Amino acid sequence: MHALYVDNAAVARALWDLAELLEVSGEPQFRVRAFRNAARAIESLPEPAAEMLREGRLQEVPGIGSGVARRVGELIEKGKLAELEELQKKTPRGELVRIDGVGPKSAELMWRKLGIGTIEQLEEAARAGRLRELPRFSEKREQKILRGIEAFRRASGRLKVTQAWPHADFFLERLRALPGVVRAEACGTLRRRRDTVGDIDLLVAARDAAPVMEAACNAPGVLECLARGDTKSSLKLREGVQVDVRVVAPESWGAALHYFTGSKEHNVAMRGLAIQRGLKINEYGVWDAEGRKVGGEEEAEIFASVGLPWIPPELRENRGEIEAGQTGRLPKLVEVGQVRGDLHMHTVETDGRATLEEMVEAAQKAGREYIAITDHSQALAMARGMDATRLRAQGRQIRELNERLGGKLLVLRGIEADILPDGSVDLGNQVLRELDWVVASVHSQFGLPREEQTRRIVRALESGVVDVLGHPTGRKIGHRLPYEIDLEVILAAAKRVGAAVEVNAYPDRLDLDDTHVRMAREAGVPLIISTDSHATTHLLGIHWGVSQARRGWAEAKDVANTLPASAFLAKFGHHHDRG
Ligand code: DGT
Ligand code: CA
Ligand code: ZN
Repeated sequence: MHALYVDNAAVARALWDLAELLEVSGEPQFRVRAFRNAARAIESLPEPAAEMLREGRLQEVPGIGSGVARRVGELIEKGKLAELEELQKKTPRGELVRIDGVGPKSAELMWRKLGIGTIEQLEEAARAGRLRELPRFSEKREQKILRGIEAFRRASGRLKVTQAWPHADFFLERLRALPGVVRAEACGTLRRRRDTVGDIDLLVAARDAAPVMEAACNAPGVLECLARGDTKSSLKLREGVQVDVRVVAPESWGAALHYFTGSKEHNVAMRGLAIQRGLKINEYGVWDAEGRKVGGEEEAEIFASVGLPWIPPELRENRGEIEAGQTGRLPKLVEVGQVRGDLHMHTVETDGRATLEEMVEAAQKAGREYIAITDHSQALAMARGMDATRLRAQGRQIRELNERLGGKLLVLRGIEADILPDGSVDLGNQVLRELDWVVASVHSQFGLPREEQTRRIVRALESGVVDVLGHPTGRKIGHRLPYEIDLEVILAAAKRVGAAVEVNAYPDRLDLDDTHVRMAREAGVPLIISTDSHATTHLLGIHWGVSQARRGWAEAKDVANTLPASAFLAKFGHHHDRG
């Protein structure tokens, strides 16, 4: 067959576009990431991808699997990708589907009937009450869309930390491999593990900055070099993310790492302490009154100069960490290696993508000692929620599986039961008591007034069958605002009934967030960090939740799933009649 000549840049461009469209159509991050990694790999190939494909060598390139190779083949033979064209047709107004309440079909409809093509136009139409002219659009849905737009705006210009990490990792790996580079780390909000980041700050220790600047500006995936200086460059990546790369001399590494990790508020407080002691802290080091350098190579030296122990980056928000350091009361933050259980996950029985057996195998590989299978309950029809019959059948499967596992991994029979609008828990107490573990979550009526929403959740907790409140505020980062609730009242109720609150580690949620974690901890309500996995790969994402818990000052003793299985079951067993 006659093959078209398609250069690497064009192949990469198609893969970048594919990733972008898959992302806006809600495809899971790992798939999106796979295409982005492949695009980068193709951009950095030293020879034509077409040739490598013909000679069967393309798949030997790290980051290029059979799926990518097949698409490259299609591009070379046909000069286009059917899948990409299909997506382009289906998501003509790509940005609209980023808004909660707007799917590809409704975006299409809004375009055809009302000429709405941008988020501004969508907002205008919703405010003017014009959306309700469309079939199946109500005033309520207009309100929902307006809230979705607000959520989008609040996060806009910011990236989810989970989306930023792969980009940072990619650069760090490349920079660390350069000759002369001593160390390289991500700083800023990325190192502090905030849930969203404004940009990617990278710091490199090297004597000679020129090769680092050169490598950074020419890295695959760089759309534009916004500024290129002797020791600092700013790059814009294809996805619109900005990366700042700074180079410092190795003897200033610690001072620069501290400075660029921030937060700004923490830095200001630290410099204030230094001044009290007649010292000066800047990004090059710590200096005494005579202008002599008294430290700067290691970050710990910066803290030591003002009489503080090293403070973990997650705490550096000037929210009391400096006082805690001074009085020896810094928390011993929970670590990912201490998490033994994962208590929220789905299977093909409802909206997960892996079977029970596959999830169990992956959980063992992820190092968990116990897990709960928590598929949806019947009220969530969209996700094929289970009725009591299906739930009991799944329970029997889990029993058999536990026998086969012989204690290597303990699998709890659980559910993610819907909290119905009136505050009752889907399927009812009797059925739920038969289980080992009940997550209860809100998946509907997000727009209830604050008092009503709070009452609804408190009522659910007071049913006495709930072990943990799932994703307690319901937010989806950049997509859906938290629903209106009085978390203090909810935490008090959880405390009364002996229920826990979840730190949902799913990258779009991270719910509870850092400040809420701190509230829960102060209220004495146990935390459960779970992945809410819908695929085996999600089980590896527990650390995203751990990071938020750490930002909320949580220690292992605050996180119930750091307990061994027996102690864990003893703590929550009172909700269930097992037998
Ligand atoms: P972001 O990028 O919005 O997610 O937030 P950050 O915290 O990463 O802030 P960014 O990227 O503007 O700056 C990185 C760090 O550099 C910041 O956390 C602290 C330090 N920094 C930046 N500007 C200033 C400043 O004007 N004063 C002080 N003390 N530190 C600064
Ligand atoms: Ca930053
Ligand atoms: Zn849920």
